[in-house]
Amino acid sequence: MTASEKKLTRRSFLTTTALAAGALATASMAGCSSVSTDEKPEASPETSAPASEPAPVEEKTYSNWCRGNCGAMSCCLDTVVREGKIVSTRQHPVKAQQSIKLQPGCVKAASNIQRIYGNHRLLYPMLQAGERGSDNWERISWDEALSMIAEKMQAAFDEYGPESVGFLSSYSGNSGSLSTVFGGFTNFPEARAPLGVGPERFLQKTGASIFTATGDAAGLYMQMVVLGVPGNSPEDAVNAKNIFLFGNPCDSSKAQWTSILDAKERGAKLTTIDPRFSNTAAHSDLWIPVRPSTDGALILAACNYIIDNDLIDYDYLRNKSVAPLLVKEDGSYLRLSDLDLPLCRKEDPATGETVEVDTEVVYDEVSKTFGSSFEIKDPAFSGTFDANGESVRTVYDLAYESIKPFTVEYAANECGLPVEVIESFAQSYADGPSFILTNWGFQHYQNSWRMYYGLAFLASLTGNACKSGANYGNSLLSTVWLEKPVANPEATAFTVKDAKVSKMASYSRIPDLVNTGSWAGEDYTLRLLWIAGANPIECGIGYTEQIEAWKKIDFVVVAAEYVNDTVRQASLALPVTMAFEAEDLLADGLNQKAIDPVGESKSDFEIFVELAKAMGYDDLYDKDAEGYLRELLDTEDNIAAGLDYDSLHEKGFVFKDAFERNEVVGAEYNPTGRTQFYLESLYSNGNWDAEITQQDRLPYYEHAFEAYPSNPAREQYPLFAVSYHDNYTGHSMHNHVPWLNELRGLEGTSGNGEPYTVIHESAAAERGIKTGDKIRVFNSRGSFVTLALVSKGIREDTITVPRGYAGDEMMEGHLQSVTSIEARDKVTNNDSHNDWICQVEKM
Ligand SMILES: Nc1nc2c(c(=O)[nH]1)N[C@H]1C(S)=C(S)[C@@H](COP(=O)(O)OP(=O)(O)OC[C@H]3O[C@@H](n4cnc5c(=O)[nH]c(N)nc54)[C@H](O)[C@@H]3O)O[C@H]1N2
Ligand SMILES: Nc1nc2c(c(=O)[nH]1)N[C@H]1C(S)=C(S)[C@@H](COP(=O)(O)OP(=O)(O)OC[C@H]3O[C@@H](n4cnc5c(=O)[nH]c(N)nc54)[C@H](O)[C@@H]3O)O[C@H]1N2
Ligand SMILES: [Mo]
Repeated sequence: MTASEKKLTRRSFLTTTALAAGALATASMAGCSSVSTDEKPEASPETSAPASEPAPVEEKTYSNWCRGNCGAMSCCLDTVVREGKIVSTRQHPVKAQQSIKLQPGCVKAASNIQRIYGNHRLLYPMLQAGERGSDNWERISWDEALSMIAEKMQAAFDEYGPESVGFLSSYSGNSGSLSTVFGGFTNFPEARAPLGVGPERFLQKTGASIFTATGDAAGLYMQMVVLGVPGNSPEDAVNAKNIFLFGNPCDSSKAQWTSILDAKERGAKLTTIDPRFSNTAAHSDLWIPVRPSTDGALILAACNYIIDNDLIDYDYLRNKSVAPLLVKEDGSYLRLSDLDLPLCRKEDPATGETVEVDTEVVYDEVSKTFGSSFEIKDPAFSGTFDANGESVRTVYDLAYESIKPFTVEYAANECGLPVEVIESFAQSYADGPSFILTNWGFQHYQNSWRMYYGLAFLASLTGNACKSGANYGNSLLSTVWLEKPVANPEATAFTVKDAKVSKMASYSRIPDLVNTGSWAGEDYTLRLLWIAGANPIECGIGYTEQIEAWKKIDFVVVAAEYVNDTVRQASLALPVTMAFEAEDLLADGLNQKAIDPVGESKSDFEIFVELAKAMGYDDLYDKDAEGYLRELLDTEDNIAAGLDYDSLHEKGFVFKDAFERNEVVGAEYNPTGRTQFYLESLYSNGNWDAEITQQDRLPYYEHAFEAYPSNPAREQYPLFAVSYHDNYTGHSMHNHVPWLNELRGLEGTSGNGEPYTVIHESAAAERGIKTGDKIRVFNSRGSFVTLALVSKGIREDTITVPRGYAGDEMMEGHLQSVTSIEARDKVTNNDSHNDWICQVEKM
């Protein structure tokens, strides 16, 4: 932070932003567009408004997505433009994504002007003149940049094949149908979701590799892809009796939080399970300070308690869960054809037609016969049966056997909680409808993917699934307040003739690829890495391992909006437009172009189009951006609904006058038609060498990589550490925003807005630490320095560290430097950001 960035006070934040401006006469802000830049932070309506009547200035409001990466979707913003400059970006009243009901008041939304015009904005293509990481830049032209990349790319293709060029993206390049670079989760490259038109056509043409995001992969992959649980909408929480929050929606998901508060008003009991006393915990009836990484043990202990105390919903268990399905010795389901039974005639949900299906088999205890799981009512959920000479067992028996060791006593020890707390957690959960909202913090550990089976088993035992008020994972969000155009299903924008199929892997496997020189047993060289919409050095695990590995890659291109720790490791940085500067279609509406690109920035779409030209692929793109948007939007239905290109280009987002509160109850969309806590086949997400065992198909608890209580390394590094997503940042997207840094830093000490680490008062006393002291957090891999905040609101064995500061915003060191790339797991490749232990010392 520079001195001028720190000059602001909390009050100055309010007076300089739209938050306060709304309450002031609009005219008083006229002409003071400098208020939006951080070079002149003192500017405020009081100081900069002219004394005499201001001349009226023309003002136009545009629709934009905030794209602060605060969740699956973005908030709708009203962007106010005067004389070609943005003067305010505020959440669209009432219908902002993060708050259906709350009045707009997101400080991140209001601070966009300091991101757009801030002094970290990347304005021109920049070539790293010295070594990568040396921060020694030389400005070059787009022509020079593109021909340099084209030459390097062609050489890589010629010498090492198309897979030697790789495109890496996380969730932030979520800029729409033209530009999205994110590749989704799949181990089946043929079945991946299309990227935006720009990158998609380029990848199909070249067959270059795709490296996908790994943050939240455990939850996203296990809940959504593998188990097939969409989750209820958050509004359905009002129908719950007991709500269990494993995350911190109060800060991280205001849409969910609004519903949780509604539910509380209606009498639901809130329990927050979190090692730290979060803002969510502060609003709850009960705070369960679980030891980091051990929730899996808590969940399975609750299953054991529910079974031992017969709190089971037998109807659900038998008829709506996979409990009674029969499993053969090889782990696969017994099917009708195994027993030469007639196939089951049932409706195909997709077509409505009756089809014959070789379904799973269950056992009917009354008639003593086997039959289809879709036909037999109240089948046996426990037992071993002889199926034509083969011994088969129920899923329930396999699962119960698997979880048996994880008793309440085991969990008390592992989770650092009293037995009574675990028992009462199980009792109140069984007393449904119970709504579990996990969010994502508790799955940032190795092996956390296993918890999703545990949650499904818990829900199946008690019937807390597929009904109103019952949820067991993340809940579904949707922009119910927008009239949505339907993209033309016949559009050919996303398909190139003779498309090549890209190899895919999680990006955290890049160090393995370059260090071993092989990919799935074949020789492999990564020559050129292109990063867009991701900040893996600042957000990924294994800071040091990634930087070291990248040194072995010939050329690294980073397309980003502003300079960050990943850009610093680039050979060449390309400036990318923010949402305000380029038109694009998101699933829910058209993001308008409010201003011309800042500096020489271009959208990802444009960059790919121009790169294609430099590569000599002259006819790869047959339309410009508008042409593709028209192809997607100008269908008869969209024209009739006023949601065609011309209409949306003019109107931006089309808000509904009235909208239903969405109380969708998640259906399980897997072929068994039942809540699954067993998987016949499980594939790894982005891991080519994962060995899947029978244990991996069942609920089970396995401790984390490093952050587990019995780890002998705790003698040296006794403390666990959790980082969290606060109100003032969306990952690294809000780094170097002076207003936000000031709001989130430690106040009332010499700190003046510096990052701080929260430490329990007993752990602090042992180390002679007081609030405001400078402390070093370290382990064998790395360290960082912040101020200390001594508190009771954290477990004694845990600290909580600030998330979302760039290296140069920390007092010293880097948060990600203490993480390890080894903390990934074999099934989901989840980045396990919280899976590390440390020691703390006063400086
Ligand atoms: N220690 C710790 N680490 C964590 C977490 C934690 O809790 N603790 N949380 C993790 C989680 S949950 C996640 S999801 C990840 C997020 O990790 P990332 O998705 O990598 O993080 P972001 O900061 O959102 O990425 C921002 C980058 O995208 C660029 N960008 C934004 N929009 C565009 C665009 O349209 N085009 C292009 N080309 N670039 C664009 C920005 O310039 C910036 O470089 O971080 C993880 N890291
Ligand atoms: N303002 C804001 N909103 C965001 C984001 C943001 O960066 N800023 N990021 C978005 C993204 S990509 C994500 S993934 C979500 C994250 O949303 P959340 O999951 O709600 O957020 P986190 O802060 O990662 O984690 C939630 C809580 O989990 C706790 N926790 C850590 N370890 C454990 C554990 O082992 N067990 C339990 N029970 N709790 C644990 C942390 O202390 C934290 O309070 O937020 C989204 N929304
Ligand atoms: Mo995330």
